[in-house]
Amino acid sequence: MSRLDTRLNKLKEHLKEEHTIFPEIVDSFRLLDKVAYKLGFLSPDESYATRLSWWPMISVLGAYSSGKSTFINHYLKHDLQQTATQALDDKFTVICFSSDDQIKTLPGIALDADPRFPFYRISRDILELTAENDQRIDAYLQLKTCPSEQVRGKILIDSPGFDADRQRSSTLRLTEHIIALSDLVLVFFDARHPEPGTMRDTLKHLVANTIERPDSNKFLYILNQMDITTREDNPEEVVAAWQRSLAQAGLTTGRFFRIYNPERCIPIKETPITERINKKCQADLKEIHERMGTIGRERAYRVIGMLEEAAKKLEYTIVPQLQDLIQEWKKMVYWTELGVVTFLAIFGGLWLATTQMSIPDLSQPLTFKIFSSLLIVSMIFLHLKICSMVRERMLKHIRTTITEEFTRDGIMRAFRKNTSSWRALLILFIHQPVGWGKKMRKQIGEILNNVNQYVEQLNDSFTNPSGTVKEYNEKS
Ligand SMILES: Nc1nc2c(ncn2[C@@H]2O[C@H](COP(=O)(O)OP(=O)(O)O)[C@@H](O)[C@H]2O)c(=O)[nH]1
Ligand SMILES: [Mg+2]
Repeated sequence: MSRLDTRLNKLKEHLKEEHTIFPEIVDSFRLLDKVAYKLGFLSPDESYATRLSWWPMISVLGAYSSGKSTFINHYLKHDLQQTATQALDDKFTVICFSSDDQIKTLPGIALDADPRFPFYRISRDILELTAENDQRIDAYLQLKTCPSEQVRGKILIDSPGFDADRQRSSTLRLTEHIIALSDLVLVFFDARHPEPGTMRDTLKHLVANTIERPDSNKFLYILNQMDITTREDNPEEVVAAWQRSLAQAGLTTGRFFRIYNPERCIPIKETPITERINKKCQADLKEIHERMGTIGRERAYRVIGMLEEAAKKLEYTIVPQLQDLIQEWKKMVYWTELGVVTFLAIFGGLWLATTQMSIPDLSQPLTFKIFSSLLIVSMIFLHLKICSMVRERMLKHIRTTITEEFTRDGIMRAFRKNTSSWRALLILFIHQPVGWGKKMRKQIGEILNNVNQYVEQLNDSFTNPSGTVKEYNEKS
C-alpha cells in the first residue's frame, strides 16, 4: 500500500467518527483521482482529498489575558486550557475531538506530520521564512484531544497572546497561516484595557491585514470581560472607545460583540443600565456559540461542493483545454515539418545541382536498403525532435499564461504525458487526451451522481420532516 493510501485510510478512519458520510466522500475523491492520474493531471502521489482541510477551523486570537482560554474552556465544558492573568502559553494549541475520555496532549510534530490536520508540513514553511534558532515545530504547536461534543467535527485553536516586542516571526507566520485556513476567527479584546495604546499591537498584527480580505465576514471582534467594565460605571464609554479604535484602524465593517464569561464574572449590582448590558452580553455570547456550532454543518456541504467543482472542472475545463492544446501541438508539428521538408527539398536540390555531387545508385538493392533505412531513421529522429521542440515551446507558454498553480502544474504534467515520444510516433491517430472517452465520462458522471446523494443524505441527517435540526454529529 502506498504512503498516500495509508494517509487516506487514516483520514477515513478519523472522519468516520464525525459523520458516516465522510469516508464515502473520500472514496469519491479517490475515484476522481484515478481519472486525473490517467489524464496525467495529478501525479500519483497527489490526491484531491488532501487538497482540502476536512475540518472546519475556528481560531481564537487576541491579546494576552483577554480571556481566550477561559472562553474556550467554557465552550467545551472542559477544563482543557490553563488560564491565568499572566502570559502562560506561548504555543498554539490545536484542539480536536476524540471519543477517548481522557484529554491527551501531543507535541506539535504530531500535527506537522499528519496530513489530516491543516498544519501538515507547516514547519517547512516556517523554516523557510524565519532565521531563528528554535526551529522545532514543537516550540510553536501542540495538539490536545478532548471528548467534548462541542468540538466534534471541527478544530479549535487557542493562541498565545500578542506581545509585539517578544513576537517571533515564526509565531506571526503561523498566525497568518491559521487565519488563512480558518472558517471563523474570533479576535479577543480586553475590556479592561480598551484604550488605543494597548490595542494597537493586536490591531496591527491581527486586524490591519484583514480589512481588505474577501473573507472578512469570518472575523468576529469580541470585547471580553465586560463584567469588570460594567462594575465601573462607564461601560458604554468603554464600548464606544473600543469601536472608535477599531474604526481608526480602518475596521468599520464586521461583527462586533461584547461578552463576559458567565463562570468567571464578578457579580454586579442590578441597575437598568447593567441589566441592559448583561442582556446584550448574553445575547452576543449565544450568537457567537451559534456561529461556532453551525460551522461544521457548513463545512460538510462545502466539502461536497468542492468534490462537485473538481469533477466538473476536470470534465468541462481541463479536458477541453487539453484537447485544444493537443490539436495546437499537432498543427504546429505539421507546419514545422512542412517547413523543414520544403526547406530541405529546395536547398538540398540546389546544393546537389550546384555541387554536382554524384548520387548513389539506388537500383542496387543493398544501396537502396541502406539509403532508405537511413532516411527513415533520420526522418523519425527529426519528427521526434520537432515534436519535443514544439512541446517545450508550448509548455513555456502554458507556464506564463495559467496563473493558478494547481491547474498550471496539472495541465503541464498532462500535456507532457499527452505529447510523449510514443504519442508523437502515432501523432496522426491522436485525437483525444490519454484515456479520455466514454468510460471516463461515465466515471465522472458517477461522481456527480454521488454528490447529489451526499447532499440528500446530509439534508436528512440535519433536518427531519418536521423541520427540527438534529445534531451535526448524529450518525445516520
Ligand atoms: N471577570 C472576568 N474574568 C475573566 C473573564 N474571562 C477571563 N477572565 C480571567 O482573565 C484571566 C485571563 O484569562 P485567560 O483565559 O487565561 O486569557 P488568555 O491569555 O487570553 O487565554 C483569568 O484569570 C480568567 O479567570 C471574564 O469574562 N470576566
Ligand atoms: Mg490562554
